[in-house]
Amino acid sequence: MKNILLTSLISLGCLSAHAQSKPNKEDDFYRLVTIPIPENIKMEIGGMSVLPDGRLAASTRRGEVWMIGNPYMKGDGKPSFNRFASGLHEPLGLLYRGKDFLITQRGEVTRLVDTDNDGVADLYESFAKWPLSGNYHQYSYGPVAMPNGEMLVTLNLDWVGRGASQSKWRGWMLKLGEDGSLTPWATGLRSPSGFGSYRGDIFYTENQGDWVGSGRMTHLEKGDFAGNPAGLRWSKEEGSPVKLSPGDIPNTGEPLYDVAQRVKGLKPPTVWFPHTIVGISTSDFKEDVTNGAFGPFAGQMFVGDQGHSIITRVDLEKVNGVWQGTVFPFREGFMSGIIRMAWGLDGSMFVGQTSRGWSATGKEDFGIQRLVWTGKMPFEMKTVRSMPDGFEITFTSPVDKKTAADQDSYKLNSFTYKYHQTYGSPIINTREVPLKGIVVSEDGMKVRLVLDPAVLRKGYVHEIKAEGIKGTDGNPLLHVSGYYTLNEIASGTPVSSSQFTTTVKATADHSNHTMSAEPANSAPSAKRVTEMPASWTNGPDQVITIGTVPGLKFDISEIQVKAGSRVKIIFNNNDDMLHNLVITKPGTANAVGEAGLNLGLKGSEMNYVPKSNDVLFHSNIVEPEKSESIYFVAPKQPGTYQYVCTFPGHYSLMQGKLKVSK
Ligand SMILES: [Cu+2]
Repeated sequence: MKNILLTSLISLGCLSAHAQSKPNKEDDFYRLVTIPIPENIKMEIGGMSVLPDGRLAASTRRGEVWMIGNPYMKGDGKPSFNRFASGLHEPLGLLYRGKDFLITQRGEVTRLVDTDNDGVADLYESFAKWPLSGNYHQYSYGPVAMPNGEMLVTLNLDWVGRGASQSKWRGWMLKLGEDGSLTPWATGLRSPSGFGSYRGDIFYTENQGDWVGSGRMTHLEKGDFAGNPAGLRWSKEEGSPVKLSPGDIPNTGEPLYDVAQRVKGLKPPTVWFPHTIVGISTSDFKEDVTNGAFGPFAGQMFVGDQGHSIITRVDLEKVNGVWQGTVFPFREGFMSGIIRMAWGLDGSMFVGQTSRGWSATGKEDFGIQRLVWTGKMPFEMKTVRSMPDGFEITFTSPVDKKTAADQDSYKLNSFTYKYHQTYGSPIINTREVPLKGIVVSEDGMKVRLVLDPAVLRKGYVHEIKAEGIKGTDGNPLLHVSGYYTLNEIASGTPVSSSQFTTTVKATADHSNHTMSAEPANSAPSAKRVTEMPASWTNGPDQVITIGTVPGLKFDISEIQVKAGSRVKIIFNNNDDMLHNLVITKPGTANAVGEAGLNLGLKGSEMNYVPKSNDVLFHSNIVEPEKSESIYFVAPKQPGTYQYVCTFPGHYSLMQGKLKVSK
């Protein structure tokens, strides 16, 4: 809470210093236009394709395909809606090919043709098939076309309390031939809803889960193994290019990059999306091929996030033949969970959304929005490049050189995640990354951050915060942070100290210093008692079991206890996500949830429980299919207390009432 106060004081100071310039908002640069959808259509987007005649084709999780006319809302401003196909099984991908559409249902790719040109598909033809187990989590995605015309599909793992591959090729990416043939390409996939081309190479995005410490994007070459071993069950099958077996994968909790140094075929991620800091569930991505129609980021990548209803921006570079780069925040505030993105003919972006069963910060059940660049230049870190002795940042417009040369304008940290069977990972091995020098370019467009090369760590995310930098108009960066995943360190000429604009004054020896962590919440405390107190000789007065259900809910919305009574709560996490249970004073659940969200890098080690007098009792984060019991004496003061999950993104939905009566 102190930090929040401090930040707002600082920004107040900024305002008075530059009274005439209003702080910039994302909306000033990228505007959201919502497409009005008729009330009788459940437009839960699964797939989207932009047609050359201007229409937008959309498949829905309800099994329909809609043709949306005038999606740009020109003329009378009204889009039109025509149902093209129906009766399909959750088609999560749609590819327009001129004469036909290919869509992916749970168990097959289906070809849809409108043979008599009446605007409705009359031919539904099975194009490629695979077996199903019947598990609800067997989502199937695609096809996605590569620039060379090749097509890809991916098959989600089953969920049985952990990821499993209960039928053939689950957890794989497959190439789909023109003749409907399926050729396995790579495995280790868990929930691969976003995939396709970046500069002709194949990438896919992954969600946090078992064996996946945090969201990530991985470059998939033939025979690669991306990390979740369930799909390796099929690596001995005919046609498999993957050589690894499940037994080859150690479950040690070392960083994935380190394990990949000795397990040949295991592919470290191109970039990590630090969980809860930039999103919680990556989905679709698109390379910016608009040549500037969408703003200053041509050639970069935009990545959707289901749970946080945001789009992030990813800037990649290839160093020593390996892709890596930076994730930046880009645009928040979408209406539902983002699953699909497609470029409009005018260089705007259609964003297809749905949240049923998956939950999202955006409150609507579904929606389609168009993201349009206003033509105004946002002040952003445009690119970050690896250097032999640090990083070089290029900006979208010139910096104020005085603030850019100030060592206090920057803060760098590095950290990584555990590679293990457990669901998700805390942030581990966090270190401050000390600066040695700063070089600001003559034109103010570049800043080189010079470090002692020994502090760069391969396989780690390097957080670059440039909170103090101002543009020439006195405004700060629209987004002050970038997260660079360093797989390779670029060669080249280091900067000599004589060229420094600023030589950073050495403070204490930071170089090997692990960030001084707040006392971790993982140990039992007065607010988290996990063993029954010895003084409770007759046991608890009341035992209450609370579970979780999909869609960010506790399975009971109200519990009753007597004031001052001894209570045991058994918290069972039956869902497939991480949750906690935090009991708060009356009317404070939202504030506590928001404080949990704002813990930033410290959040995971604190179990997202903020230090606050409003927090009375709490559990730690509980993994899927795990349980934790807490013991406490109910408040003496009767009233309506609350319980809430403070895992980021959950608190606004995941709440209940704890009624304390006399
Ligand atoms: Cu939760």
